Amino acid sequence: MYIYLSIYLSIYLSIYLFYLSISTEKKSIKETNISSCSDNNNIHVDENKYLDKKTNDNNDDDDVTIEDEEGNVGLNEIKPFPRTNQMSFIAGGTFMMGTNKPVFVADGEGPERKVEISSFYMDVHEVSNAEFELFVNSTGYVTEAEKFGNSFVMENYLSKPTLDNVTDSVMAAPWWLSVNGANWKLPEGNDSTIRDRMDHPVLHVSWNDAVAFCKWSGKRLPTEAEWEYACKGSLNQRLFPWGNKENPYNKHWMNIWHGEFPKHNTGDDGYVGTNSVTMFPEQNKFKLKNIIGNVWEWTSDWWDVRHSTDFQKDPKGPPDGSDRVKKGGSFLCHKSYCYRYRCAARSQNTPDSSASNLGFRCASSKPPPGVEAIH
Ligand SMILES: *[C@@H]1O[C@H](CO)[C@@H](O)[C@H](O)[C@H]1NC(C)=O
Ligand SMILES: *[C@@H]1O[C@H](CO)[C@@H](O)[C@H](O)[C@H]1NC(C)=O
Ligand SMILES: *[C@@H]1O[C@H](CO)[C@@H](O)[C@H](O)[C@H]1NC(C)=O
Ligand SMILES: *[C@@H]1O[C@H](CO)[C@@H](O)[C@H](O)[C@H]1NC(C)=O
Ligand SMILES: [Ca+2]
Ligand SMILES: [Ca+2]
Repeated sequence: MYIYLSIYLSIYLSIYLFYLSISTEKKSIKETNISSCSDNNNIHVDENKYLDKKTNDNNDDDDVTIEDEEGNVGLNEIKPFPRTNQMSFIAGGTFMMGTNKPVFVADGEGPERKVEISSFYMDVHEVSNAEFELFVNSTGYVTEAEKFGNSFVMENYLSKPTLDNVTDSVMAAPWWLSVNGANWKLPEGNDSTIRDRMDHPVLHVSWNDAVAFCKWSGKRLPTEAEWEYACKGSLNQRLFPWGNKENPYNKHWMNIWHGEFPKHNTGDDGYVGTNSVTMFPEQNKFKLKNIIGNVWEWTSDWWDVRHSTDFQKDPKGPPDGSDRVKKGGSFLCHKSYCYRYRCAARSQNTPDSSASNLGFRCASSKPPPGVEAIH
């Protein structure tokens, strides 16, 4: 009897594990404490301001080829295009990377280590749908979520027909659903659109997609160290880019989840979903917007949770790995569950993963043609 039972159980278990390995093979979303969404109820979109910027930054006097950091010519020979993002000059210096007061020890938030960063440039804003569309229109680029035919969205943001079509979810975070047809153009599945939020961050871009976009625009992804240096400004041991208080001057400085996670999002900061990349105040002296909150941002580093405390200059992360580092938390992060909207916090996904709360911004060692840097 016991023998039968244990044989039965082990067969059952192997079938189950086989099923699991199949269902996670195509795409794995390893970071389970994230939250996602999309917002159709945004009242704060300042589209005109954004479009003005696009016109002002337009610069097409002559044809040039754009080179990336290594001097490689980008995808084909591209013409200068209307830049909708600006870059901020990040004056180099030395800072303490990581924290000695980690909230998530398992994430490798600590220990603090001394790191020197050379001066570089960082996008002021997260990359928007409008910019990503320029890239797609001029290159015909197809994102990984489009190739896979699905991407991850948090259930609260899906319509009934889309929900009825869902077959897969993330086991450890069952509110994360694999949605057929979800991609950057259809962020909540085939009955959604980005047309009402072209100035919001592009979603459902994998690490590989982000690298392709940055390369095309004559930039690159920031390293984790650069990203964290830019986030911290000169405030080393603080939680947020501006200090330790979440709402100084009784103002909201970022878009996160307010209310009870994952049941109810009150939208106290004005947004239940994403916000325009231009909204919310500049978060620190580098004039960066939404560096924490709104969407998670890919960095170029491989993921590891062990760090050397030796002094390092311009570290580029581990030589290899299976996941890439993302930083900054998102509009789906709540203190009770994903208190990762802090400069030292970090998380990871496989380079082909995509989700409705994950985007990016680019960096470069010198500003590419057509970009006027803010000092
Ligand atoms: C991209 O191409 C489509 C189809 O031609 C067009 O409707 C859209 O305005 C273009 N987007 C940008 C940002 O130029
Ligand atoms: C349901 O999923 C299939 C692919 O499996 C897709 O073709 C179809 O558009 C989806 N329907 C909805 C309503 O999302
Ligand atoms: C979404 O997919 C379903 C098929 O599953 C189809 O009936 C419906 O027309 C599609 N909606 C759009 C807007 O394409
Ligand atoms: C998710 O958050 C919970 C509660 O904060 C924590 O106990 C758990 O370790 C986290 N899981 C991961 C994968 O970070
Ligand atoms: Ca919010
Ligand atoms: Ca962000």
